[in-house]
Amino acid sequence: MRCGPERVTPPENVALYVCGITPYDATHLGHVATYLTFDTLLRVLRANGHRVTYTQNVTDIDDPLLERAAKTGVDWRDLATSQIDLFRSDMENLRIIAPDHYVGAVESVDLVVNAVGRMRDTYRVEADDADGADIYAGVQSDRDFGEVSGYPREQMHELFAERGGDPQRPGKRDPLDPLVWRAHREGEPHWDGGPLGPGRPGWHIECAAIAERYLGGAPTICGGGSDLIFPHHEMSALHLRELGHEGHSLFLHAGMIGYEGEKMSKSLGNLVLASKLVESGIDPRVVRLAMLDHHYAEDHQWSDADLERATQRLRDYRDAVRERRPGSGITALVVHDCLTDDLDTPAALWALDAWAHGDAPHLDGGDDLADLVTTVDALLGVCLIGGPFDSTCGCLADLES
Ligand code: 5CA
Ligand code: ZN
Repeated sequence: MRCGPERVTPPENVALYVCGITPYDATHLGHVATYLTFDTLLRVLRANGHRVTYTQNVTDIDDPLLERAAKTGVDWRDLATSQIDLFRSDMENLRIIAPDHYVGAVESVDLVVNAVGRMRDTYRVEADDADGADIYAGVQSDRDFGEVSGYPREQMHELFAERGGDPQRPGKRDPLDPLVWRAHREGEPHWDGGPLGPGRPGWHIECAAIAERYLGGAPTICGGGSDLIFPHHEMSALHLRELGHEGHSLFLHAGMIGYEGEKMSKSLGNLVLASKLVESGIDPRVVRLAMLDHHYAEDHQWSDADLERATQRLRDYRDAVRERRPGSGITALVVHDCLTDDLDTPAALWALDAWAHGDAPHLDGGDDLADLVTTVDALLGVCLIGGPFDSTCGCLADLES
């Protein structure tokens, strides 16, 4: 298996960490694209003999969740619980394999308190409106800071301000220093932070502390959408080094899905929800095929044409199975090889198109239709002989008759 633009080959044992949702408005097609990317990665790694331990967090306490809860008059815990439930049922409908460890920030507060206490370079900034001081981590003492994004300082400043950072906060040593513990403010949820004082976790330390506890340090592969490159992944990598984990992760980022000309996002409100598509009768396999038609690292705009094309594809593939189209043996190999090369899903689908249209080469004695059906089921998560919600192709026996 080769991953990323540099085609890195992962080791036999892979600790995979994927940044999970902030549960206030789940699950739009941008989320689907990101989690489908790492679902495909997991499937392909396992098919190539890697042993993968997969951890995903859920940011069930953070500013955007609290803001949405306040705006809608819903308790923040109820909002988080309902959106997590919706996300999990969406993932199940889409046959996205669940992580081995699915861990919330709230249940990890003790891990965060412990981690902040062990970090080499932290300092306090007094806040007039708080019950104690906020705690920041220093970026300047870390010589590898910047290696995840490779962004110039100016771009870092811009993105930091846009994505939850506070470059203007007086009293910070460096404008880019990230908050690791926010002191308690009136009306905000808080936990007893022991030596840190009452408060709640910062965002980036959450993922570092969860990765440390559930994966034993820096993940082998760390993933999310490309909007997490900076500051989130830059800062969580910094925190892990601060905690003594010198290993470097391979960062893989999924491209951004846009809709009607803008990034699909909860804050812009231009969302296409996975649950709405499925409720309207669209087969989840069609949603998968529509996403898989684009390479994971590329940004793309979602459109109804994607759905139409994918609907036709699913129909063609199922007809081809029914008609026992020749060339399935070699097509199974090609699909496997395309995916092994940095998850080239568009190329895998072209190979399937060629087979479905009767254009696949075929080897003498190499035509095993069950092999292709199993490969598509296992690696692309699309069952070509069952119903839309079948969790595995349980009806391979049908092909034997
Ligand atoms: N809880 C944090 C990560 S620790 C968070 O970013 N949550 S989120 O709900 O905003 O996003 C969840 C995941 O979906 C992230 O990996 C994010 O990069 C990805 N994502 C969000 N919007 C899009 C989009 N439009 N296209 C592709 N991926 C997206
Ligand atoms: Zn994260």
